[in-house]
Amino acid sequence: MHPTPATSPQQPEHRPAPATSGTTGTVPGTDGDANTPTNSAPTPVPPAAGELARLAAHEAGTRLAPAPVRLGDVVPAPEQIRPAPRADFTLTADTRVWVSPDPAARAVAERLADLLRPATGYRLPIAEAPHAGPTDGIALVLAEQPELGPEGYRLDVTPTGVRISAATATGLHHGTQTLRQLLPATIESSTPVRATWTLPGGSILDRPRFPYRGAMLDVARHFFGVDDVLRVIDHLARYKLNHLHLHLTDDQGWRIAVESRPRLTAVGASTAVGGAPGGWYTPADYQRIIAYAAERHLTVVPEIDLPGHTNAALTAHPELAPAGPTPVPYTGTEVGFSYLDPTNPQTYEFVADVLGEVAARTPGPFLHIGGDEAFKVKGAVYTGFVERAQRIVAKLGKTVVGWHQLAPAAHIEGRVLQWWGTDGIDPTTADAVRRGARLILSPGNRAYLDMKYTSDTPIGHDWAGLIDVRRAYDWDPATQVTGVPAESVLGVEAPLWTESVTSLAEIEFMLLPRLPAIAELGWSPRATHDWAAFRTRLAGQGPRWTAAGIAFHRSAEVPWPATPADPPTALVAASTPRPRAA
Ligand code: TNX
Repeated sequence: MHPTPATSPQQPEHRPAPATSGTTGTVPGTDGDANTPTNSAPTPVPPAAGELARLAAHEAGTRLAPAPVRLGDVVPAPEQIRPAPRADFTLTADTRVWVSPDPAARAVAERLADLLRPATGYRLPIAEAPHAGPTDGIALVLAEQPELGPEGYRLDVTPTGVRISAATATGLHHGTQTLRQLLPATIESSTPVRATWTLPGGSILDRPRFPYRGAMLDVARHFFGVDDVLRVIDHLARYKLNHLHLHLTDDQGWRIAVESRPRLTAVGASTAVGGAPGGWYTPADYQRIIAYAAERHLTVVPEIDLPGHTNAALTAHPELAPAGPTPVPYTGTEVGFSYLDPTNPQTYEFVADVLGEVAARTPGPFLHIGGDEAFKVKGAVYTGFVERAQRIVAKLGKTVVGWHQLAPAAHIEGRVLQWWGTDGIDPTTADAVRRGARLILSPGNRAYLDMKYTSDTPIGHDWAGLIDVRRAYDWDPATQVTGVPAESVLGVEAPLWTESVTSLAEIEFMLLPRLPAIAELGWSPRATHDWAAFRTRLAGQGPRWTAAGIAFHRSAEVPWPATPADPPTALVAASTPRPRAA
């Protein structure tokens, strides 16, 4: 990647006070209890004596009797859980990992061992499973199981071992994410911890409700380097998401190298919101992101936003701009002012060049062409542009995805619309679905991770309202848009726009704990939907994030346990450890 120097020092008007702890991994207001005023005051006010006493008692209690993990303490909720109380299994220094003789399954085993070794300090050697099937230790077994589908798995904990079986390596991978959550929270520690590594006995049978479960990261408003993106992928994989949508281009910056159009990055990548440093991904960077995602069974969905949100592209290619003043770099946060001239034939050569290269470097089936907020390209001119772009994508052998503004354009085979509305009565989108489109649900007032949690959240927007955890959780993707049947819903996605998000710690603060809520809507059967049960299960994730050094929003809606590894944020020195690679 190529970070480039800041070119403009001005701050956008709505930008909150800058984070005071950019290099320490903490976020202002991570103690964001709705009852606690959060601000960027440099010296936190210590909690009152009564509060300290309560926390100390809680901590002592937790230390004496850490709550054992139960088989049902998994996010997203599994489809079926059958506890067997006397069948717990405990990992020991001698535990082995057995795996079916298949390279993809073996890679899942390696990754699992990598996850479990740091905290346990165990060797966890990996060995090929004997034909009859192993009887002890951890076993990852590939076996035909049509009922589990392409992503499901079965997990059995017996006194002699834990066995995950699935028809695919992807199913095994999801099973390992469950296994991880069945161990004590300190399994997330990057250094050895003294603990009894017991898994609760019983069986889980699990598979996803929707095939598409994603999150989006906007790397255009603020640029995030490859390592930050990899960390985000880790968080997605933890909650069984399977798509990472990268919003790669916008008015403030162009973030992906296109070899046939070198000016896009040479000229268009140097800026970001508020004059923050720009940057872009080289082909090798993009390849690293894709490979890391693929190892975690995630597909990357690249977005080139067209025909609007293109100011950065127009600074590089002013010949594609409509008549008027020459485009200049933009570091503000307004939307809807820029567009490629749809009447210029060169525009379509540009679109074909860019989409062609991005498609060639993307193994996944989807290519996202944006299409939102092109306010100045109206009616038939807009649909004409979209239809040409859709045909270019189809010729490249990819499936087109676009924001739901694409709806009025003609249908093309496989077309997917990403719905970000806030009012489920949307006849134009419902009509596009009748004509064959499938929907990804990202309702702005439920799934937008750039919305503030509460009015005092120090970063984020509120145009779609405040979204704390319950609001993010309490809706149903299958019934969100009137006239759209459940069969047309491909899945859900949680987008994180980054106008006000400037660091990995801030990304994590906005993602957690809402990302698991959206992940659960995408994965878990509707029958498991229950806020009271969810908030309790979610609470168990807090100590895991803390053990892994991950910043998160301590929503007042969730009964977070206090643990020795999880002291009240106000009392922590600004030195939260950075998470380790998963
Ligand atoms: C709307 S949602 C946008 C983005 C902004 C976002 C801020 C969509 C397709 N467009 O350009 O970043 O709101 O919440």
